[in-house]
Amino acid sequence: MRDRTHALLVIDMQNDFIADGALAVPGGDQIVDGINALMDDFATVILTQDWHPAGHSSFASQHPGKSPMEMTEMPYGPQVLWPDHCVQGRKGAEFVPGLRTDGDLIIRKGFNPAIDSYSAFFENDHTTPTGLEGYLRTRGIDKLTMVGLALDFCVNYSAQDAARLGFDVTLRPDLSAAIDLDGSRDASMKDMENAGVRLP
Ligand code: VGL
Ligand code: ZN
Repeated sequence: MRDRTHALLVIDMQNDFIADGALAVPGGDQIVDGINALMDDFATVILTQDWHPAGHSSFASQHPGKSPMEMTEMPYGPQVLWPDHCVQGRKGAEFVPGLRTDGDLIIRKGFNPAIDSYSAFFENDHTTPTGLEGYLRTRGIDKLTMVGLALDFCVNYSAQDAARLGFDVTLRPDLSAAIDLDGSRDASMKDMENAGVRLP
């Protein structure tokens, strides 16, 4: 019997994060088959989609004189400036070829033009909720396994938020991959461990 209180969260498995995508994560295309297989083990499967309007404030293209991967200050804190990626309705925002999308819920994030949203639970102001917490609680789900992209950004923020909200969280590093900006992979693994995320 699959555990009805334990959900699989598949983060941002989208074209722009793999292969020749705008913000390709090394190794991102090698985890698709493993994620598909893992879906069979879960009663509930939730997928997330990074879903930005054109001209989103997290894009370096909107900040004159700035290049992708540089930092800026936003009203809610420091923000990495990214190449244009995962624009709503475009090819780069679609799920990667071959990924099973027969899950129960698809949650989109990053659609507020002024605020980025790494976490599946809160926007980067750390207060505006996406609604995922309510979905999980009302369905009696208190355990989460997380996979997908990118380990050091959206997976990391989602896992830490979930742990702080009281969920029992496991991240599968073998079914995730990192952007690794200035050592962000190691830093995020430490931060997740400190937040109580299980890292098998
Ligand atoms: C992500 C950077 C910008 C991610 C999304 O899915 O990890 N990273 N937008
Ligand atoms: Zn994004």
